Amino acid sequence: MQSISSLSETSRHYLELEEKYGAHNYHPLPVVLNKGEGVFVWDVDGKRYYDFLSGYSAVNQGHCHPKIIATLIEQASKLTLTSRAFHSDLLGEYAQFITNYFGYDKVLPMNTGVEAVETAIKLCRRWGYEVKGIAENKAKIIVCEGNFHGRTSTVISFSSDPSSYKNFGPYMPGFETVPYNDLNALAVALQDKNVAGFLVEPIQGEAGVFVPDENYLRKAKQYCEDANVLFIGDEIQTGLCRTGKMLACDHEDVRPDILILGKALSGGTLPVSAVLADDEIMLTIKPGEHGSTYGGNPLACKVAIASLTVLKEEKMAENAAAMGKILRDQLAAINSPNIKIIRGKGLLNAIVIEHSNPEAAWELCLALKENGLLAKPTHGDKIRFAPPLIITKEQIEECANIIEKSLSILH
Ligand code: IF1
Repeated sequence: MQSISSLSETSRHYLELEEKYGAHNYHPLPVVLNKGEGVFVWDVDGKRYYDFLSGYSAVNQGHCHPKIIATLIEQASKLTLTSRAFHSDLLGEYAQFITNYFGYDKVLPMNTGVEAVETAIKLCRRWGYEVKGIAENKAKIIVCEGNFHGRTSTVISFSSDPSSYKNFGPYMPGFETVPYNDLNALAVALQDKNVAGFLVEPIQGEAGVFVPDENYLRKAKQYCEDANVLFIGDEIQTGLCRTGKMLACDHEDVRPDILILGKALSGGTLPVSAVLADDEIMLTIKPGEHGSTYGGNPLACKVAIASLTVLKEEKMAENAAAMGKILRDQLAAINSPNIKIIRGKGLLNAIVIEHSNPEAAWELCLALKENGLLAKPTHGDKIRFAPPLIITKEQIEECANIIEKSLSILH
C-alpha cells in the first residue's frame, strides 16, 4: 500500500489538515487536486490526470464546462437565493424548461440526490394513501438488494450494505427488498395491495455497475402498471447521458412515474436535484407540506438549464455510447488475467479484478494514479471507469494504454 510519505510535502500538508480537522468518513486515494478542466484534473504539484470517476457522474459535461461556469458567474452576481417565501424570475422558467425537456407535468426542485429520493418516497406514499387508497401508515415501497440511493436515515433503512446501515438504527419501516434483476420476485412482491411504489436504479452504480438483463426495466414497469404501483426511477447516477441515452430508462423506452435526477444536473458546480412527475402524483403535496431552503433557488435554476442544454448541444449521449463501446472493446483486447469481468453501458463502466491479493484493486488504482488516471475501487474488487462524456477517441485509447500498463503491477 503506497504510504503518504511518498507524496510531496505540499500534498502531505493538505492530507494532514484533513486528517486532523475533518471527519474520517471517507478513505480517498492519496492525491490532492486543485484544478479541473474537461476530462482532466491537476494535483497541487501540477501533475495532470484523466478523471475516470467524474465526481461519481456529477461532472458528465466535463470539469468547469465554460458555458456552465459563465452562467454560474453571471447569475451568482445577480441573485442566488430568494427562498420559496417569494417568487423569482427563474423558477417558473426552469420548471417549464425541465418538464418539457423530460416530458412531465411538474418538477419539485431539491438540492442533493438523497433529498430528491426522500421527496420521491414522500410523494409515493402520499399518492398511495390519497389516490390508490392504501390504509394510513400501511404503504410499502419495494427496493432492490444491492441498492444505493443515498445516506439519510430513511434511505439507509432499506440498504443491504452493513457499512451503510449498521448501528444507525432504529430503521424506517415500510420497505421490502427483492433481488435486483429478478422479475419473478418483483411479481410476487407486487401482489401486496399495500405496495405504493417500486424504487429502482436502472443500473446499480455503487454495487459495481450491475446492468440488468434486457427487458428487465420494461417488464418491471409493466408489472407495476398492472398492480397500480408507481415505478420510481433513480437516475441520479445513470441519467443525463451517462449510459449513452438521455436516461438509462430510455434504452427500454420506460417512462418512470416518478423520475429522480441529481449530480450532473448542475454539471458538478453545486447541489441541484429534481423530482419529476405528472399532476396526479405531484399535486398530492400541498403548499407548506414539503420543501427546503435552497430548493429551486435562482442560481440552481439557471445553472441546471445550462447543464441540460449543453448535454444536447454537444450530443453527449451519442458520444458516451460510442466512446463506451471503444473503452470496453479496448479493455477486452488487453486480455488481462486480472480482469474477470468488464461491464457497463455508455460511459458507466466497471471492471472486476481477479487476484489473490484482496488489495489488488486498490493497488491498481494507485498505479493508475502514478500513470496519470484517477479511478477508485467500489466494494473491494470492482473499479468504476466513468470519465466525463466529452472524452475523445484518442483520449480513450490513451487511457486504455494507461490501464494496460498499470495492470502489470498485479503480475
Ligand atoms: C457517497 C456511492 C455512487 C446515487 C444514487 C442517490 C444518490 C447517489 C444512484 C444520493 C449518490 C454518491 C454518494 C457518494 C458517492 C456516490 C456513490 F458510492 F455512494 F454509491 F455514485 F455510486 N442515488 N451517489 O449514486 O445522491 O445525496 O449523494 O447527492 O455518499 O460517498 P447524493
